[in-house]
Amino acid sequence: MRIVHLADLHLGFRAYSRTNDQGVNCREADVFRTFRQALNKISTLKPDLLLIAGDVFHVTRPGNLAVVQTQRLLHNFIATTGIETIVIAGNHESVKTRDSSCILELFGLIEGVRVVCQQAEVLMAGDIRVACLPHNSLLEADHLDLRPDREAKYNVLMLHGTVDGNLVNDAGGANVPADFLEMDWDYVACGHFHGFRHMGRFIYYAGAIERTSNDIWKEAEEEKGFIEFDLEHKKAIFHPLPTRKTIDLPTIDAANKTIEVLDKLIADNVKQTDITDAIVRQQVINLPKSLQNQLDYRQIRTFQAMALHYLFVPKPLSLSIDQSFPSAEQKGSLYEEAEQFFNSYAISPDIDRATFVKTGLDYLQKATV
Ligand SMILES: [Mn+2]
Repeated sequence: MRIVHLADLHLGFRAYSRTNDQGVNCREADVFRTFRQALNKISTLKPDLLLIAGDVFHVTRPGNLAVVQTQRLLHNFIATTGIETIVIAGNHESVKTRDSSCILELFGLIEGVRVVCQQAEVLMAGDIRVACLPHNSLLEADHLDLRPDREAKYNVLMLHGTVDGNLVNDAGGANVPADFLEMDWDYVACGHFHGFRHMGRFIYYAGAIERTSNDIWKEAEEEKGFIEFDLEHKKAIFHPLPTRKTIDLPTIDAANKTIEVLDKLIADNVKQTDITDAIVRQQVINLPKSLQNQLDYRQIRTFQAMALHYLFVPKPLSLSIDQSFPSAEQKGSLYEEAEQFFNSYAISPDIDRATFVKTGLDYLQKATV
């Protein structure tokens, strides 16, 4: 008996301004391409059960394109493979009010797909008993009694939350009580943390299928993919998926350097790596304000045209310990950094970017005056 464990698809995720030939945001298209590749691979693996451990969508109300495409892909996947599928809701698609439904309920209408959005539920899939803990159920975890049932051949726990407080890349996840994990499960399929991790015994995070976290640079080197687990032989195989190339270029230290040297270092970093169509960051630290304005921005724009996204991050001279209160100039740089962050932060398509950035900066101003 084999299961496949997918998590954190974040379908509908959008970032940067670039669109493809069909007018779709390139990153949204990337995430869907990877999802399709995952489903194709799973079709060839033919597991007995597919588990999707939450955050199918990036937001609670994804755009129509994302919803329709996901419905079509899941429907076709089940129709051609017949692989039973269980999905739980993650924090990204969970709704807080009782009068609005979770978008995932739509997929529960596909024959062969079962969805658990609110309360903890136990589902049987042949010989496999799956205890499901969607995000909302973990908010009231004290009342849950979910022990494995020894009558069942295999006991699997699927949850969306934080298993280890040191592994967090997304705010808003629920903590998973340690005693749930200590029970005698044959497999624990976790969602929420975006990297592939073995958390001891048979507890795993599959990780996201693409780089959709707030800080993608931490994940630049990590492979993305999903897990195939053999319940009989207790063996896990990680299947990597192709993703958009993400490159965090070596940080340049501007201290005691001339503008000519800096422009050349910035160019050299690009020469040494192929940044074509990649997501790229170049940080320059200890950069005095006076030099920042003199940098060759035409060159930087060339790189911005070459890459899918070339993020140039100039950072002013770093603070020494006795300077922990920001001066007026440093406060200026905090605004710039915040503005850059708000501009690149993934937001729901129905939110106006300019209003979002302005609101954020207004809050910052209120907090810092
Ligand atoms: Mn997630």
